[in-house]
Amino acid sequence: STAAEDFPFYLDKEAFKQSVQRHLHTTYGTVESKANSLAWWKATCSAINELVFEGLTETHKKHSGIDTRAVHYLSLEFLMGRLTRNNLYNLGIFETARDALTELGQDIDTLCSEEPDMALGNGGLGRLAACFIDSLATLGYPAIGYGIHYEHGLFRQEFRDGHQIERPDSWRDYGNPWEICRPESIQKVPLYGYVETEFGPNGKMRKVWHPGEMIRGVPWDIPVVGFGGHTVNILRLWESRADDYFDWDVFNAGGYVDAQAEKARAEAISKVLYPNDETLAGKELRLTQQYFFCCCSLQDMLRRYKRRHDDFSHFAEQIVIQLNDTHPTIAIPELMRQLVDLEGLKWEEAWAISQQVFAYTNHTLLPEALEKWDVVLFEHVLPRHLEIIYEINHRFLDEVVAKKWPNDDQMKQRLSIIEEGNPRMVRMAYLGVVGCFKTNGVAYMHSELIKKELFPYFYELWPERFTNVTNGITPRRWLKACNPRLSALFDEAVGTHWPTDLTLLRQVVAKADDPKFQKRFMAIKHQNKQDLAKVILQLTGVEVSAEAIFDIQIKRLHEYKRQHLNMLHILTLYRRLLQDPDLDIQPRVFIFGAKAAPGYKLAKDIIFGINKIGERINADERIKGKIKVVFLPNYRVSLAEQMIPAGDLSEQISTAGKEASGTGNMKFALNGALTIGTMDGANVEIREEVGDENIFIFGLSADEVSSKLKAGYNSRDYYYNNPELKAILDWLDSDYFTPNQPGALASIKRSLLDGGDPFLCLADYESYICAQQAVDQAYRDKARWAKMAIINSASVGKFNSDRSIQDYVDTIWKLKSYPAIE
Ligand code: 26Q
Repeated sequence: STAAEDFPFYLDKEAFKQSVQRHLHTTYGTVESKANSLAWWKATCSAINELVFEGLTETHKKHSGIDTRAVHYLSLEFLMGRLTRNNLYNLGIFETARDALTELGQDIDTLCSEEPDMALGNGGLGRLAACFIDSLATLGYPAIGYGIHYEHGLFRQEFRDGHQIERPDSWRDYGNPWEICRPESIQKVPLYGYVETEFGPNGKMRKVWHPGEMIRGVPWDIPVVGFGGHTVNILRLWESRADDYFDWDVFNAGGYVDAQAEKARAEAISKVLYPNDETLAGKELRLTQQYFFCCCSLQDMLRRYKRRHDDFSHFAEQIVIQLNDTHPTIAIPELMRQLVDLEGLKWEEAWAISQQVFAYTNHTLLPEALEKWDVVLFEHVLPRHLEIIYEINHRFLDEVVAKKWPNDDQMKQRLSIIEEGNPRMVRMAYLGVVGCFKTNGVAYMHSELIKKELFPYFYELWPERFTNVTNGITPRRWLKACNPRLSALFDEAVGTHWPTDLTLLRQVVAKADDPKFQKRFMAIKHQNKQDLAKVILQLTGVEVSAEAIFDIQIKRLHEYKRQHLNMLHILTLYRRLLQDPDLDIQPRVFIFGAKAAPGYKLAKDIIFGINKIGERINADERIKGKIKVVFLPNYRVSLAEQMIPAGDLSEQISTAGKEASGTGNMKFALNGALTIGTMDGANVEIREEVGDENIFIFGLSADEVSSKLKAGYNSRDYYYNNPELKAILDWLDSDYFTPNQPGALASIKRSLLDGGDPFLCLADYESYICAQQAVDQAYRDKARWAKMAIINSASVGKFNSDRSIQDYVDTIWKLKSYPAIE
C-alpha cells in the first residue's frame, strides 16, 4: 500500500478502535454484546466520517478562500456503488481499520457487505460520472457533482423460472451514513403555468412566468474523498418535496387531504431512477426530473457566485458546467431564464455568458437514444423554456446558419433545434451543440463518428467545437480495492505509486516472459477465480471449476451489445460437443451479468434464453462439464468488483460503430483478462496499447457495417449458407431448452431473420466463432496466455480516469489544482 506518511490523516489502530466503540455506544445506542454487523458497519462509517468531515471542511475553506474556478458536473446518474472500502483506501487507513476491527471481533469484509450499493445510475454513463468525481478529488480540482437524490435506484433483478423480474431498490431504508442533509441550501423550483408579457414602467417588455406549481429541492451532500485524502469534494443530490407554503389550511375542509395528494406528487419527482438506457421514454416525469435538478443546481451556483460578486462579469471565469449527455441540457435555457428574467441581464449578455459556461458530452450514436421532446408536452411543463428555446433557435438560424448557407431553407430545417414533423419535437442534442462551447465524444472513434455521421453540418459550421476525451476508470476502485492480491504483486514490482500513475505498470511488461512472475500472476488469477466460483455457487447453485476459462460478458442487455451473439457461440460449442463428446476443447464457464430495461421485450427474452440454455447445458452429463453457463442475478457495481478480477476473457462484441466507448473493457484488461472484441469504441484504443497480438479482434469494421446496411443486408443469406448456423437457430424453435414450452425462445431467432438482424449478428457469426477458436488455442499454452494477460494488465495505464480528467481540464475546463491538505 501507499506509505502512511503520504496521507494527511494518520490514525493508529487503537484510536480507530476507540472511535468505533464510542460511535457504537453514543451514536447508535448499542453495546458490543448486542450489536449486529449492520450496527458495527455504521459505527465504522461514523469513525471514518470523523476524518472525512475534517477533509471536507478543509477543502471547503481552501476552495472558497481563493474563490477559484470550479467544474460543475451535471448528471442524472451517479453509479457510486459502495463507499466504505473506497473511503478507507482513499484515506490510507484500510489496513488500520481492518486490524482494529479484527481486534474487536469483526471481519471487515462482512461489515463492508452490509452496505447497500448506491445504484443511482443505469450503467456506463453513471459509473463514468462516479469515476470522474473520484479522479477530480484525487487530483485536487475544485469540483462538484450535481444529481438527483432518488429514493429508489436501479431496480433489483431477480429470476423466476429464468425470467427477469424487477423489485424496488431501497438503498436508504436503514439510513445512509455517508449523506448529510443541508436544509440551509433548499431551493424552489417552478413548474407548469403560463407566461405573460408585461410592460414595465419604462415601457420595456418583459416576460413573466406564472408557475402553476412550486416544488422544494432539498440538497443531500455525499463527501467524495480523493485518493491520498488531500481533497474531499461533494456530490450534491437534490430531493423533491412539496413546497411549505402549501395549503395545510385547516379552515379548508378538503385542504388537508388534497394537500397530502399534492405532497405525493411533489415527492414523485425524485422517487425513482428511470431504468431505460439508450432508449428514450418521452415521459413527462422524466422531463420534470431533468428540469428539477438543473434548476436547483443553477440556483445553487448563482447563490454562491453572488455572495462574492455584484455583477455577472466574472461568472464565466468562475464556472464551467459539464453536461453528462443531453439529459441535463435543459440547464441551458434555465440559465438564460435566471439571467434574463430574474437577474435582468440583456439577452445578448446572458447568451454570451451561457455560451462560455456549458460543455456537452455525447455518449451515444444510436438514433433511437437521441433525446427529443414533444413540443406540446414541453410547453405544458416548461412554457417559458420553450419560448427561450425558440429564441435561441431563431437567432441561431438567422444569424449563424443563414450567414454560412444563404437562402438555404433545407439547411435551416436540417439544423433547427425544432424538428418540424408531426408532432414537432425539441432536439436536445442540437440544443447541446448550439448552446455549448465544446462537444466531446468518449473515445477516439466515437468522436470521429460524431463529426462525420451525427453532426456533420454542425461540424462544418464549428469544427473547433468538437473534440475527444477518451473515457477512463479509477484504478483505486477497479484494481487496488477490488483486486488486493494483484495490487500487492504490483506494489512489489513497481512500487506503490501506480494507483495515481497507472503508466508505471508498463515496467511490468519486462516481466511478461519471466516464468516465475507468470506463475505468481496466474496463481493470483486462479485464486480470484476460486473466490468467484464460490459466489457463483451461492448465487446460482451451479458448481464451476477454476481450471476452466472464465469467459465473462457483463453490461446492460442490449441488442447492439450482442449478448445473443455470445449465446450463438455457446450453442455452437454445445452442438459440436453433442456430435462428438470427445471433442478436445478447453473447458469454459460462460458468465453473464445484465439487467434489461423493464419494457424491452427482446432483451428480456435473451436473458430468459441464456438462462434456459444454461439449465440444459449445466445438467447435461454427456458433455462432462466441459462448458457451463451461468447468469448471475442483480448485476451491479459490487458484483462487478467480484467478477472482474476473475475474468480470463472479456466479451466486448458490440456491432462496430455502436458502442461509444465501453469502460468494462478497460476494467477487465487492467485485471489481466484478454479481450475478444470488435473494432468499436475504446476497444480500438485498447488494441493500440496492448498490441494486436494480445487481443482477439473479429468482425466487420464500422465502415463495413454501414456499407453493408446501405447495400441491403440480408441476414437470411448467412442462415441458408451456413448449415451449422441454421441448425442452432432452428434449435430455438424447438422445446429442447424449454420443455413443455415449444417456441419459447423463437423470438430471438425471429429478430435475427424476420427482424432483419439490425445489429448484424449473423454477418459477424463466422468471424466470431473463429476468434473464439483462437482463444481456445491460446489458452492451451499456459505460458503464452500468462504473457498476454500480463501485457494487458501492464499496458492499459492510459485508461486511468485521472488521465481523462486531465484531458478535460486541458481542453475544456481550464482548472487549477488546489489540494486542500498538504
Ligand atoms: C434517456 C431518456 C429517458 C430515460 C433514460 C435515458 C437514458 C438513460 C441512460 C439514456 C441513456 C443512458 C445511458 C447511456 C450510457 O450509459 N451510455 C454509455 O456511456 C458510457 C460512458 O461514456 C460508454 O462507455 C458506453 O459506450 C455508452 O453506451
